[in-house]
Amino acid sequence: MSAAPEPPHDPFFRAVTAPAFTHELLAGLAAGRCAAVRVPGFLSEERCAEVLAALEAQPFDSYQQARIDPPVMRFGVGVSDHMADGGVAEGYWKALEGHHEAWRGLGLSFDPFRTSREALAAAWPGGVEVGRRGGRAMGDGVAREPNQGFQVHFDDALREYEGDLLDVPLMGQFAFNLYLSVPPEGGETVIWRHRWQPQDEAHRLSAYYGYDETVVRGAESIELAPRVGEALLLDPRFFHAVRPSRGARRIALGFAVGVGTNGRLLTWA
Ligand SMILES: O=C(O)CCC(=O)C(=O)O
Ligand SMILES: [Fe+2]
Repeated sequence: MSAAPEPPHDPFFRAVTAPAFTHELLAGLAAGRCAAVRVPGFLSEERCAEVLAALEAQPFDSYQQARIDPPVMRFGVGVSDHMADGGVAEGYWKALEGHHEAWRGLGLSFDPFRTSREALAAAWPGGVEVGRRGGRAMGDGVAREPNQGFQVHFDDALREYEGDLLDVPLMGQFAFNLYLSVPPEGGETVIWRHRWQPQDEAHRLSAYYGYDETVVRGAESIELAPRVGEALLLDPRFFHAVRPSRGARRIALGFAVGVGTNGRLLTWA
């Protein structure tokens, strides 16, 4: 059997590496001129080590196992665990109180989610804020640990929620990741040049999340091996996955970013 031919390359399907996020890069990501932007050294080694040491001393919860398989561990509250009838369950807001308490309890010398938002704000004229729903601030971010990987999936608040998730409608979406601990082997983020189409549902693994990898067969892909301190913004409407890790924990801070119709970047988790 001969290997499948390489798909032809789309020059806009690429990951751009830059010393910092810029307006041009974020606008290009929103417009589709690239699929991802990587900023190595986004957070200093010292700051990464500080957050990682604090997190390593804490127990992580698992995302609702019925929804996420293989299990993904996390520290902090994410809205994906609290979806109900196309909306957000009341329990999310209650859980967020514990979330803020838990993060405050780490006693960090800085707030890594705020620092990340500020770096994005420096690249976006309209500024950045935590998104609101019904006037209430959404979660600011989570630490995620997908040691056994994330199945092939896409993230799109327009399709996951009925109407608008946030009070401000979104014109574009990014996923933000900041890597604190990466394995020596595995743990790559893979992005495929494939967006959801109705026939993809035949490849769905569960009602909540995950598709069989046959869903992206033949599509061009990018594989990114994360580095400690690197920030990655990706277009989450491209199917993507995280490969299983070997040899060390894979811990990243993450939140979703929307481009609001008010010209601001709005984050949530
Ligand atoms: O951990 C990663 O590299 C990507 C995780 C992911 O699925 C996302 O950010 O939407
Ligand atoms: Fe994702």
